[in-house]
Amino acid sequence: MKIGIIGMPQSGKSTLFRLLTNAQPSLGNKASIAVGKVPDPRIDRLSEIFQPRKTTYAVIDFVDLPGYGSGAGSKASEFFSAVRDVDALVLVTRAFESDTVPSANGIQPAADFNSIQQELLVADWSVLENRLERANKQRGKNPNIGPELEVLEKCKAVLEQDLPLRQLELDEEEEKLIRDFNFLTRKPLIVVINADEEQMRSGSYPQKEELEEELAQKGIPFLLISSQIEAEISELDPEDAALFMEELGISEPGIARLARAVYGYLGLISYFTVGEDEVRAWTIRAGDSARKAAGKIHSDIERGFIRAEVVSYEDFIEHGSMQKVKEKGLFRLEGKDYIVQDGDIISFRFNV
Ligand SMILES: Nc1nc2c(ncn2[C@@H]2O[C@H](COP(=O)(O)OP(=O)(O)OP(=O)(O)O)[C@@H](O)[C@H]2O)c(=O)[nH]1
Ligand SMILES: [Mg+2]
Repeated sequence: MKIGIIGMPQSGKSTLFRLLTNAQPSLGNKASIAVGKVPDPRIDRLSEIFQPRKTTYAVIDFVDLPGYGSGAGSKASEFFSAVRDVDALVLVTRAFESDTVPSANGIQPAADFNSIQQELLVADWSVLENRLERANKQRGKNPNIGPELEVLEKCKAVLEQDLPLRQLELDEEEEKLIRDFNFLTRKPLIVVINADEEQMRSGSYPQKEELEEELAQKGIPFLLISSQIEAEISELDPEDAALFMEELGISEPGIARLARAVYGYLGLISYFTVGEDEVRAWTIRAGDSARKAAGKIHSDIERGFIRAEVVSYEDFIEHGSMQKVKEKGLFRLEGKDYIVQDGDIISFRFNV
């Protein structure tokens, strides 16, 4: 899973990338990729209980993309091909005021959002036109082209209204037909409004109504985050960080919220394995079977799957030990078709 961070130049993309991944983005106009951990208080807790040698959180790959339209090197074609390559987008819009960080057209997050959205729509439109033209030429010669043309026409109707393709409902078959076109406005999108401390406290910022109305209308989730504050929090020791956050009225760093929002929005869930060696979160898709989930650990476990021994995180925490959980009959034996739930603690039985 690769998440691309996009936005206007100097909106705070690289700052966010650094916070999410602890990696340094490359300077200039090259895209950088790094792994970001998805903070999970459940893993913290399990780790406290089991005191394992190793604790492993779920991860997502983040890609810091050059600012759209920012000077030399970031040619539109390069920008778009980098964006095509990711599974979902985090779009950063600048709300923060600063005398030292220049802004081309003043602080106008709604206008910035709209102009990027517009660029993405235009890019999709040109892919669509190409495809339509090609498909139309093949009509009559290629009997399989009918269904594709139908979906493309549906896409066209949406783009003609200036709406993102995300808003188009397609069944699985239709989805397959257009998957390879990698439409940009069909990628899941989360907006981060990068605010300053003052704005975080007041909850208000320039063009707020306009932006939030637009996002609500299009069903795009958004988070108000101050990358500046997040950067400060990340440098404090845990106690001071907690005090600082309390003073700001936030219970958890925005970065943790963002990582989790992205994770959840992509339909990802975690199951856990626990033990003295390692407490670990494994990422699967909501709806995955026990057998498929086992394959995340090793293909041998998937192939030789016998059963899964499962207890939910909540049940485990409530009773405090595997022993108690077993006594209470909360330790379940599940077969290969069991649909794994978020937070299941699982031990797989298999033979090879
Ligand atoms: N005051 C203030 N400055 C910020 C904030 N977020 C980022 N900055 C500053 O704004 C400048 C640009 O931040 P970056 O994270 O590099 O922005 P970017 O979007 O990656 O910029 P480009 O890659 O050049 O498009 C840096 O000097 C940051 O320190 C913020 O919330 N408040
Ligand atoms: Mg940058």
